[in-house]
Amino acid sequence: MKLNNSIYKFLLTILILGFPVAIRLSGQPVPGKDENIPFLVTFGKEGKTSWGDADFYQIFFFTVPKDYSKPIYIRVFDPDCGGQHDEIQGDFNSRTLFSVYGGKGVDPERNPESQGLEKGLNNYKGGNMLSSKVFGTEARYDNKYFTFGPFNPTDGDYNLKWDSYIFKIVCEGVAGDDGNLYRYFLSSDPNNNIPVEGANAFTYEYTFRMWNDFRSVAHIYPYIDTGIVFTQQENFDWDNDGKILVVSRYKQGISVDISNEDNWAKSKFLIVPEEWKSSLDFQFIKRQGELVKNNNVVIIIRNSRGEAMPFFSSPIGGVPKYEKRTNITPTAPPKK
Ligand SMILES: [Ca+2]
Ligand SMILES: [Ca+2]
Ligand SMILES: [Ca+2]
Ligand SMILES: [Ca+2]
Repeated sequence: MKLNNSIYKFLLTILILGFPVAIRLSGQPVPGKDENIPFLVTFGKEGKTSWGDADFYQIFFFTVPKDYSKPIYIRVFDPDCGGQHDEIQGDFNSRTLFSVYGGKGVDPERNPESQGLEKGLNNYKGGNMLSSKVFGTEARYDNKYFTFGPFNPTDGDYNLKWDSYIFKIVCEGVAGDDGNLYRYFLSSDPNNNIPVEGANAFTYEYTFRMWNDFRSVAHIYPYIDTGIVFTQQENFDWDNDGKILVVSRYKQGISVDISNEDNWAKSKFLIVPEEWKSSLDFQFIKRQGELVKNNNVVIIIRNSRGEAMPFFSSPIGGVPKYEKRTNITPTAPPKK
């Protein structure tokens, strides 16, 4: 059997570095495939926060490995607000601006304002705007993709820690009051969703839609850096819809404080060194009984240094699985 070059490299990488890297290679859809989130959502700024969007904009970052040299494209699924998927209030009248940024000022580690968490300021637009477009109610983009790019990977902002160039896409509800539901895909092809090898995506404030059923559990995967001793989660407008659990290699599932209607709930929980350099699994589990429909929710997680933590679309180190303590301490005898 003849393997083509990229499959060969892929298998070699798995052999050398293990399975987590294989998971990273599929990190281009936003929301990510392990997150089980149907859509991102951004309302027009004349909307009400009680519909589940706290600030009427959403920021995502894409990382492209330094050694990737071909053009990249950011594809937006259903960028319009109207027709299928979107959340109507009265008539559809929202206008949504998507803009792509590269260059210095984008990297949210060197320029924390780029994270977009300082409310009321426009300082999240750091970097050079590479491309932008406003969408209204447009049948030609309904249930279809619009493609930004091509972009040269080196147009991004280089980050040493991830050895990657970072791009930023800002989605803003510039007018109207309806909710725009959409998804992203970082692609190597303008017309198809073809993954960029080794790429990933992340955000610091995630505003998303839950599935309209009882059984689907949504997940987000914040990455825990070395030295973190506790984290604070903040969730908004969860509509008292069931529970939010945190699972990790060390946590079997702890319940965090949940918000109800148009309010934030915050709570802290401890992090142990066994959880460093891995991801947490936040599980959003809907309440049974009467279905909470069209639930949009926001989540932010800060670490003990007060910094917002990135949620990666493809979890770093893979989806964390709870390990019994006996598995963590090698001196303990295995339980049978
Ligand atoms: Ca639509
Ligand atoms: Ca409207
Ligand atoms: Ca839409
Ligand atoms: Ca909600």
